[in-house]
Amino acid sequence: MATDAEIAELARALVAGDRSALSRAITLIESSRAEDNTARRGLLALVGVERKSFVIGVTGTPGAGKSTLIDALGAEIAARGSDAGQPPRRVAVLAVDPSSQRSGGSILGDKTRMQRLSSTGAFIRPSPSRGVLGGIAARTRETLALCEAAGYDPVLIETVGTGQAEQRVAEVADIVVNVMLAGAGDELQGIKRGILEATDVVVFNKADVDPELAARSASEHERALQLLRPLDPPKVLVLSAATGNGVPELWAALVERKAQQAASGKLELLRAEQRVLWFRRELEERALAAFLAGPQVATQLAELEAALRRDEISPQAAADSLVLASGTQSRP
Ligand SMILES: Nc1nc2c(ncn2[C@@H]2O[C@H](COP(=O)(O)OP(=O)(O)OP(=O)(O)O)[C@@H](O)[C@H]2O)c(=O)[nH]1
Ligand SMILES: [Mg+2]
Repeated sequence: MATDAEIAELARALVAGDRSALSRAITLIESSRAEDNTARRGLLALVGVERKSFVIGVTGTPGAGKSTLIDALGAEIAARGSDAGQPPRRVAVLAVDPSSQRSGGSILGDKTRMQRLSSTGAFIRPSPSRGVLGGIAARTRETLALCEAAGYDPVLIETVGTGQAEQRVAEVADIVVNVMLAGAGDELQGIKRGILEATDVVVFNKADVDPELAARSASEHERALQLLRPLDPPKVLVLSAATGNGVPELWAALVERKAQQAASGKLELLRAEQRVLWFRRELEERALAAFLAGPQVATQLAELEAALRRDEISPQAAADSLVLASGTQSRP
């Protein structure tokens, strides 16, 4: 457990741009130990949670090339900042790691897949998704706040596209990019809820493999999306993350889209809604934790779950019984 003075020093170093302080701060944020909660909240209060960086969510089916694209895009962005005679932009990448549910090895995979970006001094951090629905780690939002406080802009968030992931990443990102593959089951059935509701830019990757197929898929999608989302159709692009073809155009499209959203007031509305969602999720988490910390609740919970497995009680009756026992609801 960290003292107040240690937390204050950590916050100071982080805001001053110290990378190792940022890493340590994220580790604290990701801690699931209840005794770290005070330190975690204290740290966030000190560094602030003001949204200021451009946050881009990158989602898509496994193997579509999200990590490779983030590497290429991040390197492009870093290079541009220095082109204009300015200090290089400091890019951060948060990769929500699905490996805990799969093979267990993709952290190393992502790091080796982001070689170009690593050499620009970008901050790359895989985080465990801990089985949270949608693949967005429980603490992605807070980790993002730390990266912003440390001066990283933009922040790219990779998450595996599992249908709901697009929606969950849209809870934190300004813009969501969906990486698709032509002729890989990502055809029209790929136009699912996620793309319909939460995607801003669709990219057909690996165009180097079959440029004609990629172009055809892209124009089919473009037409379909214009019909399905006539007011605000997502932009559709073709590119190759591996060769870098089309990557500068993607960055230009992202910048343009964000500028439009800022000008129309949509960006502020989106961020306002995200603050409310953050509050609700925080409240859910704390309410549940407070409930579970009640006297006898843990023991009774285990007993009730055992009884449920033996089919001796209904789920509703079990919940009634625990709520009554916890004293959060008085007897009728
Ligand atoms: N030919 C070609 N291969 C690519 C391209 N982009 C990515 N790949 C390859 O596709 C494979 C998967 O790429 P990743 O970037 O790891 O894909 P991902 O979407 O991040 O995968 P997960 O994180 O496992 O869901 C790797 O072998 C890449 O080298 C591309 O533009 N062209
Ligand atoms: Mg990846």
